[in-house]
Amino acid sequence: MNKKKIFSKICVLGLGYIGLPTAAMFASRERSVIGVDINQSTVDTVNLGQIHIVEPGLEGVVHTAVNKGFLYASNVPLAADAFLIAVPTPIQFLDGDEMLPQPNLSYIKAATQSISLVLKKGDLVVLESTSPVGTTEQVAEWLAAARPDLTFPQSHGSASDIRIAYCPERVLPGQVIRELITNDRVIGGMTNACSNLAADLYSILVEGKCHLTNAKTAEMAKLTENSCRDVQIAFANELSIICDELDINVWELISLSNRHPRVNILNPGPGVGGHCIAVDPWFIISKTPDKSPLIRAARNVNDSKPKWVINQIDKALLEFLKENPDKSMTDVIVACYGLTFKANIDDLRESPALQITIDLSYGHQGRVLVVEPNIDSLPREIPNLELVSKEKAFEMAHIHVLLVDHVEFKKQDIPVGKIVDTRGVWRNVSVSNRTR
Ligand code: SAJ
Repeated sequence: MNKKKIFSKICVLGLGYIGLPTAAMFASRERSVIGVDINQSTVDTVNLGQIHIVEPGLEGVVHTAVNKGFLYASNVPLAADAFLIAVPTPIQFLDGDEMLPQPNLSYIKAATQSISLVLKKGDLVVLESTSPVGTTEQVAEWLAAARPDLTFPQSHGSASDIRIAYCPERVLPGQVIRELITNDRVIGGMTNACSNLAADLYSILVEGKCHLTNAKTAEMAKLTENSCRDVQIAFANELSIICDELDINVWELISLSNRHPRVNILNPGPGVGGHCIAVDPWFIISKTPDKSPLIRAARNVNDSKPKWVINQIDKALLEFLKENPDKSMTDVIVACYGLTFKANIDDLRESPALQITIDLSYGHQGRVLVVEPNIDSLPREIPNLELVSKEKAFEMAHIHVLLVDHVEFKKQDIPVGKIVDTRGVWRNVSVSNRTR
């Protein structure tokens, strides 16, 4: 039987939402971890035992790991037994095709080139970044080109000097520390030897099961999980638009339909935000554009939802003016409840709620109030907005736009006035004209 490799030194590239918790958790298992980031202020912050992102429980783990000497941040990789790549893979629009965003692999390429300088025989390289199918093989090609003195799995199979695998992260923001340990992992090695070595690495940390497969299947598994969620949310969003047209309460409809033993419809909202669900389906679509009409349609449904919400707000404004002929548009106060990309977090990245509020701040002639219990100040680039308490918004606004289902908004009290409720929080209010 093969002996398990110890992995006394691990190098994690990218100290963001995934890389930093991963580095800190390996360090908490008393492995010497080098966390690498190109941003000097991130490196400095981590070396002080502090963090630059919001994630419950993370600061304590980082603080202890740095103080005990197990975690050290740097802006260049150092020699290690295993290299974990957890850098961003954003999408970008190439000239001439504004309808089909393409994955940008430049951060992965730069990370790969930086580790090629310190790579040695016996090392393991694992790609964790969400990536289009074929990226792990591409990483292997980049490494082979940079290090002709070493052998790689694409040319030497299981006998290669370097082992390479793909292992996607699947943690939910807000629960990262727990899920890094408890979630099952899919590990796709370029050979069985690569998969087995990567499984040894994750067994230091992971209490869930490690499921071994090949690299392409593992890459596609991650994209499939997030695309599945996107398609399901698109179905709920489409239903909400159909129900509005037919004067049916979509929340009641979904809760009734979900009583069927084999139906489980997700929740409509103002659109899909964050850096994952709204991005990852494009990695499938851009690779197989003619074979993915459903995934593409779902993206379009979810991407167009904020515009539909803006139209709903415009309708409510016009109705209000019709019912109050003594008032003009500049008199009408609109309150938006929630700015983050989902409930009970402080993350504004790719938030449809933020997008809708910004559009409103430019388009509406009257005052726009914002209630966001999870942030202390508004992003500087947004003009004409006032951050207020829920009570003040309830008291002052004529139109109430519920954008995020934060726990603070779920209390029994419902504002008086016209309501545009994108999350069904105040859903007991009658749908056609929600005026009380
Ligand atoms: N949303 C809805 N209706 C729903 C559920 C979500 O409108 O019923 C919206 C949310 O409000 C938010 C967006 O979708 O704007 C995404 O939120 P989410 O909770 O579905 O997902 P993320 O982006 O926080 O995390 C996802 C997770 N993937 C899956 O659940 C399949 C997580 O496990 C992944 O690790 C993460 O993406 C990632 O990093 O890829």
